[in-house]
Amino acid sequence: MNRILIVSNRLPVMIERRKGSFFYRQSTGGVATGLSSLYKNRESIWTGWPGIASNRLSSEDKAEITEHLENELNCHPVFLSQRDISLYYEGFSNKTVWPLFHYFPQYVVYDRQYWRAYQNVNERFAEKVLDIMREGDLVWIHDYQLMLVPRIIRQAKPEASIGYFHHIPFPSYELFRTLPQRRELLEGLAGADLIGFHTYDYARHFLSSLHRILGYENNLGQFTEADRPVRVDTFPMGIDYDRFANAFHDPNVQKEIKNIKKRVHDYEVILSVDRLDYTKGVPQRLEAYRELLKTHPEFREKIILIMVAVPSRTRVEHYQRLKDQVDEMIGMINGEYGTIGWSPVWYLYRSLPFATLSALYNLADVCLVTPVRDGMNLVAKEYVAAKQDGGMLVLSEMTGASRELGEAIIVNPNNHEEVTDALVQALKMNEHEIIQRNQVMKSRLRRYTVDRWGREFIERLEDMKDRHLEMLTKGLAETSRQTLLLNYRRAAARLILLDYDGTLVPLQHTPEKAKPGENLLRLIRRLATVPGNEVVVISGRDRTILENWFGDLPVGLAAEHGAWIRDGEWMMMEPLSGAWKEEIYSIIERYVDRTPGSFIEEKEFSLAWHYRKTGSELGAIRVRELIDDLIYLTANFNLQILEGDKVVEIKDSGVNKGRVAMHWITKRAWDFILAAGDDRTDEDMFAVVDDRGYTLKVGFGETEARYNLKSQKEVARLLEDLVGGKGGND
Ligand code: GDG
Repeated sequence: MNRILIVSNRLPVMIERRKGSFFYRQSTGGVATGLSSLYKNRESIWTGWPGIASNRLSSEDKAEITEHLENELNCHPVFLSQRDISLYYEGFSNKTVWPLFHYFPQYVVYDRQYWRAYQNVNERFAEKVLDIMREGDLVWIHDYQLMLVPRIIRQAKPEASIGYFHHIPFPSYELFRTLPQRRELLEGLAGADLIGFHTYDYARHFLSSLHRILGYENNLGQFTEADRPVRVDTFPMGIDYDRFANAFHDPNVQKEIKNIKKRVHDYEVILSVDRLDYTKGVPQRLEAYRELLKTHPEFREKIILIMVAVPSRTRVEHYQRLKDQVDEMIGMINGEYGTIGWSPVWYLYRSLPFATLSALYNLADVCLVTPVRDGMNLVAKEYVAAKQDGGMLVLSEMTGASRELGEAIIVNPNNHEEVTDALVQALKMNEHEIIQRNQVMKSRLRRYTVDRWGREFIERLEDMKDRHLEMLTKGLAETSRQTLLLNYRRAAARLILLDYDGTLVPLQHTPEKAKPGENLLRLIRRLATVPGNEVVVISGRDRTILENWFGDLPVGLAAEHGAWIRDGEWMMMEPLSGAWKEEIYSIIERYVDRTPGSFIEEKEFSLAWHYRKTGSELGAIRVRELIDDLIYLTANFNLQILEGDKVVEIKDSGVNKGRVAMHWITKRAWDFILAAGDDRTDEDMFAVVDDRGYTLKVGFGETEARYNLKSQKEVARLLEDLVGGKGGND
């Protein structure tokens, strides 16, 4: 089984120094606990920061820590100095990315020093991984602190298997675009083979930014980066269900329950647990609770809110201010509504042991989870799993978890009244209904545990590895390539059919830009002048352009998918009429007006609507509308609608590249045929050539062709090998 190299900002253990000795304590965060079962069941190694500033460590200390971590715990430390922590972690990670990705643009700090430190630390993480990496390892990188690591590893090890999981939201393009380093971050992530998000919305936002900023198109979540397929998918993180569900039976938890019960008397308990972070909506929650006490006096001295706030990022200014604000609000509520013997809010500003947390989950009648933005939120899931009898969850729709926990009372955290009403509803809901709702959620959480989440991610990553290998084998492997060259050399009569755009040159925004360079023309000329060779350029372009570009070369030409051919002289394959064009033109013209970036290309016997420069979403909508509009008309005229890559072409239905290919194939008995193309219009050609020769598709989509070539460069390289020398487009 392949080893898994987990990479995250923090290791699952934290180091503390007490009286000169080091102590290793389990980290409690969601990611650390989540991955621990995967970590135990497969051979895996963890790389991360051990939670202590390295300037407080001598080189002997570091050696001692490293030895212990590596030998006892399979962990490899990346040491960070106080400066790294304040610039990379508190700086770029938590003052730039965190607020922006959680829709707090007003909190974002842009600082070049932060960015430089982020780059530097990401490089050091990647170097550490590269040091330990062996062939066959799967690398799994976690979260927003390490977005550049996938690409750095990829550059050093192009064949590596790299997964990345993003634990926080990915914001919409409108927000993400404001980041000065937006491009670098996307490029960093695109170094992975698999990029995972908690929800479909985050994945969608990521793909939209990828398209608008880097120009990458995706097909059902898959895009191609430098000839390599990359998959974007959703994996909603689960919890260790049994751990929380069984905690109730643990004697320590029972003891805690008894202890706390003594103090809460008969009050109904509303529980709130989070890191004290401005994304968690704590002030809004307190506001809603205050409103409840104000507008529903019947609840006074009947309920309490136990608020657990775990200290977090306390050196960052916004967190300090939040702490002050929360302290003040709690003081105010307790002052305003408290009585002798009853405080409406019990405030615990610290991290609690697991037994206490579980006891609270079990005791709480309502769990109030109302972040204003949260990637997933595990507390909500833990509460549902832990609660033995009725207890209602009130959950913010801004959490990833709300996608899976629809039976909870779902609220908009910014709407105080709605939250207040939800609290009333939860406190009054009958036990039977609560249990029913919880059963549904429980069974869902029991099925999709964190263990399953981890396994599914790794399986999908392995799958990507297989897919990549499959592509490489469908690619022209060295042995097949040698056989192709041998067959070419042995043959006396050779036919070479070449599509142009996307096959000999990359696709361009406008058709005029794709002019062939000197090297390419030289290469085609050389190929065409080898005795016994016949080269044909088969294109959807019109004959004027083809004549302009290739007129002087001794090659056959086919324009407009074969409406016109030059086999000696230009001629029509069959008589055609362009009488239909006027009517169809006016229809397409309406689409041009309504679709910025699109335009019509008019040829003698066909019309093409190009929308490469239009945003993909609008393009996708318009293209369906256009086709719907045209479908009836084209049937009357005996026309065919061809969907190419970001182009729709309307032409006579009898004309296609297969027919042209047939014209040349039947000219004489060839003993070597090669056909290369890249899009759907070339499939007709591939079908006709079939096993009479070699068919090659540029790119990795579904195809009739026997082999896939990664890029136009690979086509050029192959043609160079045929003629035995240099060439290619410049
Ligand atoms: C990030 C994303 C995403 C909390 N207080 C105590 C305690 N906890 C444990 C909880 C839970 C974890 O910490 C908190 O996880 P969350 O998911 O609620 O929030 P973040 O820390 O912000 O996590 C988040 C997560 O990554 C995973 O992808 O869900 O959206 O922001 O497990 O139980 N544990 C103990 N004492 C406490 O006082 N022992």
